[in-house]
Amino acid sequence: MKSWLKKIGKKFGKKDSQEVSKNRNKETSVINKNNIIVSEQKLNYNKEEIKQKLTKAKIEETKNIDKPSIPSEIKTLNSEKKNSWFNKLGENFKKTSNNIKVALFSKKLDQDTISNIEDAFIMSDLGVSFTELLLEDLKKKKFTEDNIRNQVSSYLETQFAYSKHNLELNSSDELKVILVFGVNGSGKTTTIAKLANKAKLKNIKVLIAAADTFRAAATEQIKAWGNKIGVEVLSGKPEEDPSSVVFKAHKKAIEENYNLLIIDTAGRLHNKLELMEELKKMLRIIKKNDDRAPHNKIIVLDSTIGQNTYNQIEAFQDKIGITGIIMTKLDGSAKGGSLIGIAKKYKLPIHAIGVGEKIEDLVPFIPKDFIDALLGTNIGEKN
Ligand SMILES: Nc1nc2c(ncn2[C@@H]2O[C@H](COP(=O)(O)OP(=O)(O)OP(=O)(O)O)[C@@H](O)[C@H]2O)c(=O)[nH]1
Ligand SMILES: [Mg+2]
Repeated sequence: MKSWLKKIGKKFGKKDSQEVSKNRNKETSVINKNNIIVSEQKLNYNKEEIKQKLTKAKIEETKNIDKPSIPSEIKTLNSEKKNSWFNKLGENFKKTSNNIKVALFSKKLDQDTISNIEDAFIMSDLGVSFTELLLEDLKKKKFTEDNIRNQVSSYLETQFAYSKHNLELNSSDELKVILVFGVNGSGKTTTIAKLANKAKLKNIKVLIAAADTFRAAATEQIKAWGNKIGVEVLSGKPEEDPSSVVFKAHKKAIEENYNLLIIDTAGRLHNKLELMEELKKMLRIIKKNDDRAPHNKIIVLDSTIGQNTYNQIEAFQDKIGITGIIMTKLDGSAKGGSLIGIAKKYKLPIHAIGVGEKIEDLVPFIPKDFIDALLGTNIGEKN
């Protein structure tokens, strides 16, 4: 069961049992009342009558336990919580996923349905070749006529089954170093603030290295986030070699027993060789302090870019190596389908998705939730 559903379940269950126990008390008092009546009029009742009255009261009590009344505000909270993540996805995403939903609504996988699914998947930026591949696979499968949607859903889910996707931010004694990179404006700095905040909330000691010394505003941006979330940021002088900032931050993190160091780097075009060299130098510098670091090399991808992400992944993979992906801006994009293509092609963990500009708008990537959203189903909604 999903953890958020568990949480709702707990609250829900708690209130329910309060209601049940209220009803139980109410009924007990009926029994007590009966008992009192019985005791008041005991001279007028025989043993059989007393037994009948008590049995009737018990039956009434059981009826009420089976149907506890649920206060209306709990019902609302329940469904609001379930939908909160889905609601952050943009209208564009929902529109596309609605098209997929309509395409999958048909009762059998005939030629029309297949061609509707094809259109919808291409619109969600699954990519033409991957859509074809996927449809070939789907056609080979034996679908029962009444549940195409569920079966397509589990088929798509298996596309992500090659790896675990969660990003461990645990507070083990060993320092974990995360290097974050990607093209300009993909959402690196914002994502780092979101990650640092999550870690901080788990009582993990976090340091951010502001290794984007290219723009003065970049340092100010990450410092402002640091202030807001209460996380320390180590920055350098304007135009200082970013590797020097990385070295200092890493040293500080080791000496002062931090659990987590997240390194923010300047945006760089994947085809600019000298900028790739700069990133490679940062890697070498990190390894001087600890040859197992960085433990994660995360590329941040802007989901609105669509197919160009493939080129970015390939270039960064080739020059730096990638251990995981975070895809941002799914709240403003219709192109969520590209994640399936990326997963299929590169088999990299997808750690999280960005669904807004606020600090809490980073959601761990859970394949089932994502596919539900892509297929136009509110999370938690029954198919
Ligand atoms: N809607 C939305 N906006 C986002 C998301 N993530 C980041 N942004 C916005 O995207 C813009 C760029 O984000 P930054 O975090 O500065 O991106 P960056 O990759 O650090 O940019 P550079 O350092 O210039 O390369 C900002 O306006 C962010 O608020 C997201 O998930 N959804
Ligand atoms: Mg930045």
